[in-house]
Amino acid sequence: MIDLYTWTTPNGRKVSILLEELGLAYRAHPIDIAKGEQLTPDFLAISPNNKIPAIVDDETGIHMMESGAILLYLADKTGRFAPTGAKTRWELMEWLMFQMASVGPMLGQAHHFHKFNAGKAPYAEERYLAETRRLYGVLETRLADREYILDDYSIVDMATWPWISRFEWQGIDLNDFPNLRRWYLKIAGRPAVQRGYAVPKAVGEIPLPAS
Ligand SMILES: N[C@@H](CCC(=O)N[C@@H](CS)C(=O)NCC(=O)O)C(=O)O
Repeated sequence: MIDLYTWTTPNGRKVSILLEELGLAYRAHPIDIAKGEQLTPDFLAISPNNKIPAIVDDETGIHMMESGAILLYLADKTGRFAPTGAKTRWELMEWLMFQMASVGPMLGQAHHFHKFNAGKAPYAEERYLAETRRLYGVLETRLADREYILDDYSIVDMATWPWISRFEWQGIDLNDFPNLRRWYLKIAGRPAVQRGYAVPKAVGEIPLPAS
């Protein structure tokens, strides 16, 4: 059994989507970050950086923070959704690191300045909206001649998709990125993604671009 400590955010949903795709038994524990529940000593013992998501695997005794590391751990544990070939393994690392180091942090800044603090810091808003749009362009190019970010559906798609699901918060019209839009809708249609999106609680439908 896996214990998942999570909230209704892109980083949290990455892990619940993978757990649903894998069909692994898990218990979701809501950590309401708006109420500061990530700051309690009990949670700190599992997640030393005070952030969700975190897991405890009672089969191995391993506990982990950092969504990218958790996705790799669960994919390796089950042998699914992560290619292991000499070349494809590094392509996986490349695009997972791109998500963890660029897509997540930069789009997160767009949320902070543009969605939640609009007008307070115009320079920062402009900077992170421009960087967000540039990153959408990188993914658009990557998806021009492929269905998924790697050759097959993988943890890289599961890591990236929840961030793109906040396209409205990021001032993005997905119709401007047709390859990304096609990829986004295909993944949004997966039942496991729909279940994982509603963990630890349902807070509305998956956002869909205007048709
Ligand atoms: N690099 C970390 C980032 C985790 C993260 O930023 N989590 C946010 C929610 S998406 C959080 O727990 N925020 C609470 C806080 O900053 O106090 C990961 O990918 O797991």
